[in-house]
Amino acid sequence: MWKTAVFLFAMLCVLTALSIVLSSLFLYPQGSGWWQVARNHNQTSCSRHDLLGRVKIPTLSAAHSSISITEASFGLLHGGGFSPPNCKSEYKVAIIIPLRNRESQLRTLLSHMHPIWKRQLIEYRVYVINQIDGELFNRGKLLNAGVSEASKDEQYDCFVFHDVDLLLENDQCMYLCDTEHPLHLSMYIDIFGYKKLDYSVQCSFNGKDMRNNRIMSFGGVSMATHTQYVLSNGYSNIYWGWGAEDDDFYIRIKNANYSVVNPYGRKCSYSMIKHKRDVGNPPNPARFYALRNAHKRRTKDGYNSVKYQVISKELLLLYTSVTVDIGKPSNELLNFMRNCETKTCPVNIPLE
Ligand code: UDH
Ligand code: MN
Repeated sequence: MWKTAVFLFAMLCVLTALSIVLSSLFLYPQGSGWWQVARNHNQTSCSRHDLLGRVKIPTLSAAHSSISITEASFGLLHGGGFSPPNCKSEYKVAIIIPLRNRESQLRTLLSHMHPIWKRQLIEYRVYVINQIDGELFNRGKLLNAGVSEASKDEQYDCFVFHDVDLLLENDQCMYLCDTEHPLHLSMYIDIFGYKKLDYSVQCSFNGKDMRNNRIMSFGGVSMATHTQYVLSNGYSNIYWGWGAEDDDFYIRIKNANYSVVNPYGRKCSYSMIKHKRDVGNPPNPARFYALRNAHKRRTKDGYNSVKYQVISKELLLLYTSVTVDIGKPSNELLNFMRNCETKTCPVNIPLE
């Protein structure tokens, strides 16, 4: 009699364990349930055997096909996030894309890049920060707002600042930060003949000596850890219109005692989706003058002072979409910009 009781009890235990395992597999197919936690307990770091090297750049119609979109969205969490199922990524990465009226390019970018990011086995989520219509575009301020909004969701330790029109040509170029220095991935772009871009400008790299310093192009796709971003104080908020917000960030990084590096060299190259300059984003005539006192503005104008209003936040299939009102330049700043156009640029730029 007692043998039957023990047998029944043992069977009950086995069935319960089996049903828990099976139900968790069905309830959490992407591995976010307790089963995943148990599996991840002893996670190894990610070894990336599936990278291909050079990848094909899609045509517009191929990138927009339903097959491409389905492949891009496969395995993603709602809101455009991914966590590698069998290993632990070195960083939690937020990929931030500043945007206005370039939705078609966004679809091309994400259908090309999601499969690459997934193969790179990084833990990431894509945030698209949309500027509402009506005022001059301000890339730097949008990126500050993006870091701030992403940080409300998760403690990201690595931020990627990504133009919407740059398609990576080699998937071995990893979207992972470096704790030593911020990284610039898009040094080599097809439309610039894959040549490095730099120029000399009057500015200070050490908070003291003003001189002609060589600034390497730092736009396109760049990366910083949370610490590097906070210590540099992110982007300046005063660059309305096209140009130099990335150069200002470069100067800030230098003043925070970092350099900018590209560990991949020429292997890391990009194709830019063809586009014209946008209405609403004319070249900023004050940009070179503003760089002269970038080092003085660093501590008061930047990530620590960015003001904006969130209009909406939506979790979509391929990304989290945040629409923001970042305001407009003050009349004082607009006057400053106009004066610079006529070559009588005042020395001290207003901070709004
Ligand atoms: N952006 C938008 N909407 C705009 C302006 C800019 O989404 O109205 C974003 C977008 O992510 C873009 C990034 O800001 O990739 C940078 O802007 P950009 O692509 O205009 O900058 P780029 O340095 O411009 O590529 C080069 C000048 C283009 C003139 C080409 C003439 N042949
Ligand atoms: Mn561009």
